[in-house]
Amino acid sequence: MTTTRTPVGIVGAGPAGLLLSHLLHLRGIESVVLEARSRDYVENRIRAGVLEHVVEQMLIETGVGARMQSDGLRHEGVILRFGARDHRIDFRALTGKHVMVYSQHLLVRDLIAARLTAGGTIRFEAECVGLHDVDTAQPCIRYRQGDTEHDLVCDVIAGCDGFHGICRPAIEAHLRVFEREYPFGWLGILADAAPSSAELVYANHDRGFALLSMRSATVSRLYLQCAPDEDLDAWSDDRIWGELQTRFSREGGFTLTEGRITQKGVTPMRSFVSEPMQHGRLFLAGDSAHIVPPTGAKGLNLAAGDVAVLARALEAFYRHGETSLLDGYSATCLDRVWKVQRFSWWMTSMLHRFATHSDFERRVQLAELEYVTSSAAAATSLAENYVGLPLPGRHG
Ligand code: RFL
Ligand code: PHB
Repeated sequence: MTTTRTPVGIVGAGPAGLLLSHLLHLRGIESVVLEARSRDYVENRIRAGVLEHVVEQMLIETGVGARMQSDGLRHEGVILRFGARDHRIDFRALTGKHVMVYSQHLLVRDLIAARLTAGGTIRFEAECVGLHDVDTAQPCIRYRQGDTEHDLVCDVIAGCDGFHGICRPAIEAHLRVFEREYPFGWLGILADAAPSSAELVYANHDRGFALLSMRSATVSRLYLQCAPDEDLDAWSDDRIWGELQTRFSREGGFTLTEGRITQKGVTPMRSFVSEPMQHGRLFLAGDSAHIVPPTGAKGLNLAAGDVAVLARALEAFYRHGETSLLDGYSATCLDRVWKVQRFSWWMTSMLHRFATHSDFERRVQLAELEYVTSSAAAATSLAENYVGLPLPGRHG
């Protein structure tokens, strides 16, 4: 057993933990990131793909946006497809903003490279097994590397260890949880196929929702609504393509370009918020504090928003001994978190097929889609949420 010290101990090297470590470094605050998995694993974990405008700006301003700017795809709108017709939501016309399609695992690679180049410490294959003394000024993270246990004593712990991590459970007794599970999941694939649309297509079809997204000019990312516990073995590549072709069909014809499927997975869908997002000297950020269904493309973006707030609060703490921003961390984040929860729940409700829906509810759902795509007010509401609500303390 060894004991070391750091000002800020960060559990998890996902987007939240890595970005926090980077933002703290720019403010002259040292941190240590502890990650259970290997570097190779986190750098190749396929997840999100859409960055909000504010997050894109934050990455550029903090010096980690170069590859995103050269390789990311700037999208100025999305297509909603229903009743076999396309309806475009024009982000640029409605909000003056756009989103950036850029893989989460590339962002993770960019952040790891930036931290290591700057001399930062990320300990991979270091699994945190317990938190101690979070109610004191010297909280401690116990972690295991190989067969050896270590203690990392900190001023503050950032719990950036995702939904299945150990930080939120460590303060469970002090939290209230708000949760909703959806009666469906997404079957997602990555395919060596040129994207069949220049913009993302969110399709509402009688057989269920489907989403066409992309990672590059040669790689498509596609999803289809399925059972939450869908058996992947029941889905041959042919069956997946057949179902996608059906759900993306459009009046006048639409050809979905097929290709070799390189990755398949099923994601269950849930909405989840833990309140508050802090206790003592432990601060939760990203998926450890909240989960959104992926329909609004918000999970990664919310994680970035949380750590921007936390970095600012820690700066006030270390520079001026000022604790009011840290004390207000949870309230500041939750205000935006709940608005984003609302948007993600609403997009999910509007776009998926619910087995329990009556014919009446199905008609109301289609009327909502018609309304959102024909009213400038309603389309602007969707667009301003999709490109991203302002971050607290930041304009534009
Ligand atoms: P992460 O990425 O889960 O990182 C947590 C890290 O903590 C590590 N860890 C531990 N380390 C040490 N000790 C322990 N005991 C530990 N326990 C866990 C884990 O190994 C991991 O490295 O959480 P973070 O940083 O909060 O980031 C959140 C995002 O990853 C997540 O919200 C998004 O991927 C969600 N999401 C999307 N978000 C978007 O903004 N836009 C999208 O387009 C989008 N699409 C998606 C998504 C998530 C998906 N899945 C698979 C859940 C599409 C999908 C299919
Ligand atoms: C993705 O490209 O992975 C993606 C895009 C939009 C979403 C969810 C996921 O709403």
